[in-house]
Amino acid sequence: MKLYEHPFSSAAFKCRAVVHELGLPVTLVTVDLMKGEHKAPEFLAKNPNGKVPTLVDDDGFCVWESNAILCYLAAKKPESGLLPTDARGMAQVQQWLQWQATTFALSTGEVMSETIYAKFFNRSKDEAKYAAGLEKVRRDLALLETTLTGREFLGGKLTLADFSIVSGLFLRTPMGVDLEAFPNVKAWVNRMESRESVRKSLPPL
Ligand SMILES: N[C@@H](CCC(=O)N[C@@H](CS)C(=O)NCC(=O)O)C(=O)O
Repeated sequence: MKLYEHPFSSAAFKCRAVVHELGLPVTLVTVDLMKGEHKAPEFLAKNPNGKVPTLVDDDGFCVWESNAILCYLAAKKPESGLLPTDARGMAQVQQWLQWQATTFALSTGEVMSETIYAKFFNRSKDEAKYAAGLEKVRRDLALLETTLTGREFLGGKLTLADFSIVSGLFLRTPMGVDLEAFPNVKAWVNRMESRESVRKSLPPL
C-alpha cells in the first residue's frame, strides 16, 4: 500500500499514526503541495478532490478522506480493536469520526488558518477570526474534557477515535491553543503522544 501525504497535514498525521500503530506495510509518499503535485492528472486519478491523504492499495484500489482511510487500515487488522465490530462499539467510533470531520476539524481549521497558514502564506492574522475560532476550539475541548472524565481514551479503550481527534491538536503550540484549563484532555494528549506510533508520525517542528 502507498499513503500519499504531507508531513504537516493533520489529516495525513492520523493516517501515519494508525499505519505505525498497526505495523502495516505502507510506503509513505510525500506529495509536494507547494508544487501543486496534488492537482496533477495522475494524482487526481487517485483522488479527484486533489487532496492528501490518499491511500492506494497494492491492486490500485484508492481510498480518500482520512477517517475512511483509518477504517480501511483498521479493517486489515480487526484483532487490533481500533475499529470495534459490535454495533455499539462501531457506532461510537463512527460518532467520533464524524464529529471530528464535521465539528472539530472546522474549529481547529479556523485557528490554523489565522496562525500557521497566515504565516506560511505571508498574510496578516485576522484577530477577530482567530478569537472566534479559538472560542469554538474551547467549546470542543470542553466536550472532550467531560467525555474523558475517569477515562483513558474517548471510548474507554483505544480506538480510531483517539487517533482521529488528537490529530487536530498536534500543532497546538503554533496555533496558540492552551490545554491548561482542560486537564483530562491534556493528560489524554500526553498519553497519545507518548505512544511510539504517534511520536514517529509527528513532523519535525
Ligand atoms: N476532509 C479531508 C481533508 C483533506 C485536506 O483538506 N487535505 C489538505 C491538507 S491537510 C490538502 O490536501 N490541501 C490541499 C488543497 O486543498 O489544495 C480529510 O480528512 O482527508
